[in-house]
Parts: sequence; structure tokens; C-alpha cells
Amino acid sequence: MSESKQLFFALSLPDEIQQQIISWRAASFADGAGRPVAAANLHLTLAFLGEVSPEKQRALSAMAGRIRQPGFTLTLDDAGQWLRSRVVWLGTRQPPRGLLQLANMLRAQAARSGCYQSPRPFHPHITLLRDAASAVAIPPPGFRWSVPVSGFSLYQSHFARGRTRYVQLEHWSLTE
Ligand code: 3AM
Repeated sequence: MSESKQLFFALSLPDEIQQQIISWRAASFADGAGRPVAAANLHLTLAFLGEVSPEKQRALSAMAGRIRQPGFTLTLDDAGQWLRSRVVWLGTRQPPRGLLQLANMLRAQAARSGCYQSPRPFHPHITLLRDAASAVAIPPPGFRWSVPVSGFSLYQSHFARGRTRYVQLEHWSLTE
């Protein structure tokens, strides 16, 4: 019998911006402020799906493949910390309509497929540090990163030998 996988829909970042973010993080936060997310794992979650069976994965993929909307530009110009979930994040002061539309669609499709969705509103963010237990000083982002978004992906979260690794399973382009 095939096994369920832990899945989520997310946006990835161009390599160049990934590297710039890593440099900014290294310069901005003291060692010990939190556990840095590996460069390759930086992402913006659109919809968390939890444990998904192969059948449900096929249904979710088919629905994702029917989404028609144009790409958009995401401006990363904000940073902050959530003490409750102990994360330090990078985000945007003004989420583009396209981002909200895409996340809302994927979240609605997930809910319809029986994946639990938090009733809390979508807060687009890229987690930079985990386990940030105490308040850390958040410097303003050194510059604005403009991220062209032309597609989104389905990822599997793997936890092995003490490490989390995200594996891209599928990718869809945003076109009208
Ligand atoms: O995008 P971030 O890094 O904030 O925290 C997990 C990560 O979020 C989140 O899904 C993303 C990819 O793993 N996540 C993990 N378990 C979750 C849950 N039970 C969850 N989000 C909501 N509910």
C-alpha cells in the first residue's frame, strides 16, 4: 500500500534572491537568535495540506492544474517575529492581489478535499529562523527584493536524520 506524504503548496525563490536573503540574515541576526532555515528550504507557503494519500494528492494536483491566473510580482519589504510560533519571517507590506487569489484558491480546494485549513487569515511569509524563543531585534530589510512569480509548486516535507528537506513534486506555470 502506498504511504501518505506530508505536502504543501508553496512559492520558491530565484537562487539569486535566496542568496541575498541568506547574506542579509547572516548580517542581521546574532548566532543563537534562532535556527536558520536552510537556503534551499526558503519558501512561501500558500496552503499546508498535512498528510495526504496518493488519491487525494492526485485530486489536489488536478485542481491545481486548472488554476488560471497571470503571474505577479511579490515585493519582500517587511520582516518580523511571531513569538507564539517562534519564527522570524520575511514578508510583504502589501500582498499582491494575485498572491492572495492563488493562496485562497489553493486553500479552498484543500478544504474541499478534506485537508484541515486554519480559519486564520493567510499571512504570506518566508520563515527565516525557527525556534526563536525570545524577542529578537528585527532590522528593517536592507533593501526591497522584487520577486517575479510565474508559477507555484507542490512540495513534500521529508524529515530524516534530524533534518527537514523539501522536495518539489510538481510545478505549474501561472498563465491566463
Ligand atoms: O511556511 P512555514 O515555514 O511557516 O511550519 C510549516 C511550514 O510553514 C507549516 O507548513 C510549512 C511547510 O512545512 N506547517 C507544518 N505543520 C503545520 C500544520 N499542522 C503547518 N502549517 C499548518 N498546520
